[in-house]
Amino acid sequence: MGMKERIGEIHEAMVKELLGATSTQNLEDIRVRLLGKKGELTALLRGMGQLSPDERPKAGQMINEARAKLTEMLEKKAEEIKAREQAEALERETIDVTQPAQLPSLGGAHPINMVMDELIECFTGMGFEVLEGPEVELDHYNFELMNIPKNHPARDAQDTFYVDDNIVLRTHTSPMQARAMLTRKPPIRVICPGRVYRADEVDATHSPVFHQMEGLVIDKDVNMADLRGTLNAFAEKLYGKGITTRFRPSFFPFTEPSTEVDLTCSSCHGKGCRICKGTGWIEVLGGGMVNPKVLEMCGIDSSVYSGFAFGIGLERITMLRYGISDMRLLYEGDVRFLSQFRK
Ligand code: 2NL
Repeated sequence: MGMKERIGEIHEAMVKELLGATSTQNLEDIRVRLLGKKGELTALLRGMGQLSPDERPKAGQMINEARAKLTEMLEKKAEEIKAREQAEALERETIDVTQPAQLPSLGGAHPINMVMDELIECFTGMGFEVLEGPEVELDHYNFELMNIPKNHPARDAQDTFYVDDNIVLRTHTSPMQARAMLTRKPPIRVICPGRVYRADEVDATHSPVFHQMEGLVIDKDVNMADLRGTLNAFAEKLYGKGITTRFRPSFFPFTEPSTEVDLTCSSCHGKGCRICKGTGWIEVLGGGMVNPKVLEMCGIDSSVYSGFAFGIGLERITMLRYGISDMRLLYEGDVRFLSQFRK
């Protein structure tokens, strides 16, 4: 076969291959293979030494012409492919700005925190200040200053989580109120919300971790009627007009006298229903006049000052508020439960 035919054959094969290129990358691979150092045309050019001197110029010219034509075709093909790829990208990446946005799913406040925030709002509105503190406490603050001496049953390891002999998980938020009395001068008006711990088994109404909010007022001439007025205001604010309190005698080591406090059942407004077991009242908190022993241990002169204190368990009022029948639902973190409380 003559040189001319060889070149023509190679050229034709290369044109075929070139026209079959499918992408910019594919075309580049083809270019390297056909026109690069290892390509057939390059080999032909290198092999020209074997031709007779009078054949060489003609052959060189033909090879170079073939190369030039191929290069030109390649460029055209490259542009064609690029245009097609751009059109495809535009098609693929087009965003329909008229589509409704996909909103991220938002979380919401936990029902316990919703109730806690309501209580905080109510009491700060009456001039109380919010105090928060550690959940791991010294025995001294949690028990001793609250008139719960050594050997008191509440201190039993059956009831309280001990970290060591002197350190416990707080069983109430009173330790922060003790600190308020130890570090401030009356008048003192504080509320202390937060997690507290008791060594209880988990069931529908008990949990080893639960939430409490305690309140404390210390001033001259503070009496039980002030406690009643404060709690009546709280009852109406949170549950509406007509909701009031009923005080029943009780006992706590840190208050004297002490009281259990019931609120008018907000489901039946006192008429008696399933929720209040026909009594018209719901027990929601405890309180009393701060025991003078507690005042003295916390550096308050009990001959000049008196005070009232109260403690509200948040789980119970949250469950009543939202009709939750099992306390465990509050801690399991199941979104099917929690998402029902989003505002
Ligand atoms: C309840 C009862 C109560 C207190 C908490 C208190 C705090 C200080 C001094 C005196 Cl610093 N008392 N707190 C008083 C009476 C009752 O809680 O049943 N809570 C769920």
